[in-house]
Amino acid sequence: MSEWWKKAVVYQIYPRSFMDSNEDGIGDLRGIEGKLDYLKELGIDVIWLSPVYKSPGIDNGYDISDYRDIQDEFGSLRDMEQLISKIHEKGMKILMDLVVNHTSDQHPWFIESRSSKDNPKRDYYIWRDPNPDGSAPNNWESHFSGSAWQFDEKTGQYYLHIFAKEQPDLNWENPEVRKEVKDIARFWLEKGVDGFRMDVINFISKVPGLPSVPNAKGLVRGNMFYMNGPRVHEYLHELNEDVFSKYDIMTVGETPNVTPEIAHQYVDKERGELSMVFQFEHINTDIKGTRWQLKPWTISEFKKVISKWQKALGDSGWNSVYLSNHDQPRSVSRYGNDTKYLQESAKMLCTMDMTIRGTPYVYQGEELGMTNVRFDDIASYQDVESLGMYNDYKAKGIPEHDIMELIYYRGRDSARTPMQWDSSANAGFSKARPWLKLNPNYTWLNAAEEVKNPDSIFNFYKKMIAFRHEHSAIVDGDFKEYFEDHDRIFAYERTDANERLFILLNFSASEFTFIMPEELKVNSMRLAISNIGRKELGGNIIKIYPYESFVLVAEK
Ligand code: ISL
Ligand code: CA
Repeated sequence: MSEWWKKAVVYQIYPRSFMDSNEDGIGDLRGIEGKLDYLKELGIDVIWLSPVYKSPGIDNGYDISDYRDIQDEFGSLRDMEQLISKIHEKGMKILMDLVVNHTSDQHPWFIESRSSKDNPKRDYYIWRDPNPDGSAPNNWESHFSGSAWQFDEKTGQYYLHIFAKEQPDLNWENPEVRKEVKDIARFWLEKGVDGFRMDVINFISKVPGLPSVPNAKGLVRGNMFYMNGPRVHEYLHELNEDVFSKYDIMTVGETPNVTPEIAHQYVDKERGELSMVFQFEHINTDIKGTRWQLKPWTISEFKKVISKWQKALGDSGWNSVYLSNHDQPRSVSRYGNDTKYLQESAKMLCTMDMTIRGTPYVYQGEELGMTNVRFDDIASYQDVESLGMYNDYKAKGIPEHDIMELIYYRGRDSARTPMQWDSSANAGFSKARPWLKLNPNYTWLNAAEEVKNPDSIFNFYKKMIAFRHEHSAIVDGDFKEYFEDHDRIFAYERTDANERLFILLNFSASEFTFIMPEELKVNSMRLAISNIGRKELGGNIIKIYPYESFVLVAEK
């Protein structure tokens, strides 16, 4: 199979917030169809859709009740087939989001499973007796707060849910469950989709006996007992053997808590599992354990993690490259500067994403420099994770102000405010009131403005994507880091048989003089990209501007 995905740039769409075509305030498939030319103009190769299957919407589609049909709000199966063929007609590809660690509690399998202890589907999920005192089988905490176990009156047992109680975990030890998953994957591949993003796929194998986390006070996450569990590679290899390997597709696994060593086990070609994974180390550089336990972010730690992964994967295995998605705060607000240096810092981050080794993912609105939002009160927030934390922390007596600050900094709704298409009412996203409030900055930060302004963040993304497509060293070249100890600059070289690229990124708002060592031979290189309109380097002693980035090229 060709490894076309190594050269591809992927764009993630969060369908609820992308474009509403029928005036109900919710984005939909026809809305997406109407914007394909926008994505084509940007230079995108692959579109990944967050889940659009039938779902009660407790976790915005990550709780699926029918894997073979489309949520009414998004359209019909017919609309989906049409979208797939329109995407292909325009020379792009499409990934679906396969959420199979858990289903919705409204999935017919779960409805049957909970109906009686001897129902044939009982063993599709993870049921356990209560402890003798009636308490939950172990001390695991759900990622969305509270116990990871829900007691079910009818049959007197608990079921496991690592996420919301409406998202019961599937029992992958059951071969019938694995067969169902393969059938679902085949169903979509036969409809022409070009691969899958696989939700928390490293959670599917639990340690037998489901032990409590030792020495813990109260509830804690049982990560060590289900992340990268004992049979996960067996299951993925089986899926690959029986299904994925029969199609020319790409697969990207969402895998929190992986090191490069673990990642190799998922993505090295000879393992026959996945094309690549989303690792979390670089985006967890501002937290201590869970999402809500913050620690100061430093450029030094961040670039150390990026370069560690750059060096570890590439010759064997493959990286995915991303700074934002629907679960993360907006990248420019987090790693750049979303006020004075919005333009410069968004373009600097883009320069990095498009020049390091791996497949880059652009999250909707990132190409415009969309920023985090601060709504005044909790009633304006929708995300099950933020609301779970809010209630939990309230009950613990944590002040309202502190909780809201956490949500502003780290909550998922900042990434989910509707796409800012233009400056008209509701940002051109919908004629009706959107399901989640807009970021008020849409009046000046929007696609219409940026598409026509040659110096916009959008047009910089377009230029960088084209640049990436034209330079083989970005895909295949080595990665070599320079000035590792510098606390503001991240600099590296990408080299293959044809060319040598030198990239410098200033991750800070400071301005300083920098001396380029002679051996870098920068004066013999051509300045190909600058995020501040620089025309030349002008020697070895350079004044570096806030959030400046540039790319130098030398042909061999
Ligand atoms: O819990 C986390 C951080 O607090 C993450 O590691 C989390 O496990 C990860 O972000 C899982 O995300 C995915 O699965 C969830 C869904 O809500 C997310 O939107 C999805 O990306 C459950 O399906
Ligand atoms: Ca709609």
